Amino acid sequence: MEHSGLEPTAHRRRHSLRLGDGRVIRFPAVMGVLNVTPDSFSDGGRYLDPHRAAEHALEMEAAGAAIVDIGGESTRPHGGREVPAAIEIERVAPVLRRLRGRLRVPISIDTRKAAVARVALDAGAAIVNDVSALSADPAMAALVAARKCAVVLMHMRGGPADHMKFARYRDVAGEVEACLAERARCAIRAGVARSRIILDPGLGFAKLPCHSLALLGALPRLCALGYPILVGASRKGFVRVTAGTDPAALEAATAAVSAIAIAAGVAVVRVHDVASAVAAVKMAAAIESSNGGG
Ligand code: PMM
Repeated sequence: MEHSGLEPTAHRRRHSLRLGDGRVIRFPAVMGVLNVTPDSFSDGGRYLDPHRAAEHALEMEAAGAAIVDIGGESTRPHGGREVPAAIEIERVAPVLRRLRGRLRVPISIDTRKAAVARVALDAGAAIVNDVSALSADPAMAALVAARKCAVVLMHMRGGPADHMKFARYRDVAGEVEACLAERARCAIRAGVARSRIILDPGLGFAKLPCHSLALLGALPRLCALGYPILVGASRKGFVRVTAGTDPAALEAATAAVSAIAIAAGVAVVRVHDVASAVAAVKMAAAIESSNGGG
């Protein structure tokens, strides 16, 4: 069957995701990014101080983030450096400690390593955001299954340092869709509950700007896989080459992508600037629930 990519919400988005601890994430939702790294693309070095990082997490919650995503390893498209688990833990653990009992919204830990995920889950994280879709660390799938946490399975090829070498596709939407479906099946076989899986096309990861744009056009098709879809477009290279690098233009363009993604059926947008994304998501959701004015 042909998918135009322009059709309106092709299927109904699931309303929510229930976490193991009983908390519920209502969709559509905004995930705020907190990179505790010296070298992330847009916010590297800003939140290395744990106190400052924790304050920023609380600010994002106040601005309407439904999830705060904390990461200690940069996965920037060009020259992201792989860091040992001990360094990632050293970066994220003090922030998690400071947020315990203060941040009400769920925390996701952005890591490919089971050792880091284990420490974060022990410290109260409820979601594992794995940009390798459980393929980088053989211990990750069993950990996610045993802890009954939610998991984000993102599409990428290669690792943080070399993924751009693999940005070649004949049918990017079809290949990403097939890979995500396979990674979800693999997670389920490992014991992860289907209801706790979120899929992500991995914009900018092993993707040229044309690939990321094509995936955004194909979102209804990805949503039709039947899992909540997460999209991370915030300040990425394809937004910069399309809308320019001026910070205001970048934020406006990111908000536009958030609105378009939600209108296409996406459940979660992952962004640095939570306030503008919350406004964009509210608009898209209001239009959706107006039912076309009928
Ligand atoms: N992008 C980055 C890091 N982690 N996780 C998911 N699930 N999806 C993404 O698109 C994603 C991610 C890189 O962006 P950043 O360095 O600005 O955080």
